[in-house]
Amino acid sequence: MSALGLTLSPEVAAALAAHKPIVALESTIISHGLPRPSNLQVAREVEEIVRSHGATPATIAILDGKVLVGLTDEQLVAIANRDDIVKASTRDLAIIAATGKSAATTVAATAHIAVLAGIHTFATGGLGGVHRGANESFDESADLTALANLDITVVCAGVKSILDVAATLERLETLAIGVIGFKTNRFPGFYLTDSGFALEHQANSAGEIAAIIKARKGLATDHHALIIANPVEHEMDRTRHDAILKSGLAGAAAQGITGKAVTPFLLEHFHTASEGESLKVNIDIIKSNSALAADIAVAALS
Ligand code: PSU
Ligand code: MN
Repeated sequence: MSALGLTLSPEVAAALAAHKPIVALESTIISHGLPRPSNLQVAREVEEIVRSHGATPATIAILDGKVLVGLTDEQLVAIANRDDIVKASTRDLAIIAATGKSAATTVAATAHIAVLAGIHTFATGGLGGVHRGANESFDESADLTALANLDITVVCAGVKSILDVAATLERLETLAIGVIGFKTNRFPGFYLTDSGFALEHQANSAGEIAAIIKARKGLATDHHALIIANPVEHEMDRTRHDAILKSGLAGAAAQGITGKAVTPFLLEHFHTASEGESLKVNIDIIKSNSALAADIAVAALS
């Protein structure tokens, strides 16, 4: 337990005290992004990947009012399987905690808690961003505004292809959130290795990224997040991807899905309609991002 209202697992507390590399992991992907039972299996495997790359995993979630940084296996099981786990963004954290409820944390909320705990490297699948039609719906993920104000390096496979990628890239620029392609100068599109947009910056090793993280401190630009866009190796079939995206967007509109239900709805549609192909790609993404985040956390300390 720390004075901040956070409950640190013994493993995370020890790593923080010893200034060892730590990687924050989000929990919404476990509760709302992946179907059971693969969600639990992936959550466990991802923690092992982080450990095998020399860092300590810190999965973040709220259980029965406790804000947890680092979960026991039993707590991981609860996040994966309990039906009362809601999806919490930053604005929900205090409400869930004070009322003794349970929630998985989005990228925004996870990054917020991670930085509060003193963790500055984070792995996720795909960031939230500007939704299609946002000029009317105003649906822009709180991930963007949260990351605009946090000192954290986030490894992701770009933003989900369900979004308006061009608008999201514009917002990232406005919010001073740096974007670096890992071994690529194309912005990845989550299920796809290339979203169709070019990137200005590329890095080819964890060491290069660590040097950039250090320079951010020196220039006091480290109060905005840095995004490392890591494309998935084997992308989804593009024709199939585009067809499923079209039917998913039409389905969401027809069923009147809005607000925080939109992203889980579209991800679930992808997993069902692609008969598991998107699920496999999604799992590859989170595994590969976790390994890279651990390498960066290790390099940033050396
Ligand atoms: N990446 C995934 N699966 C997910 C998400 C990201 O591979 O489920 C989640 C993250 O928690 C992200 C959230 O913060 O989707 C974005 O939701 P929204 O668009 O409602 O802000
Ligand atoms: Mn939204």
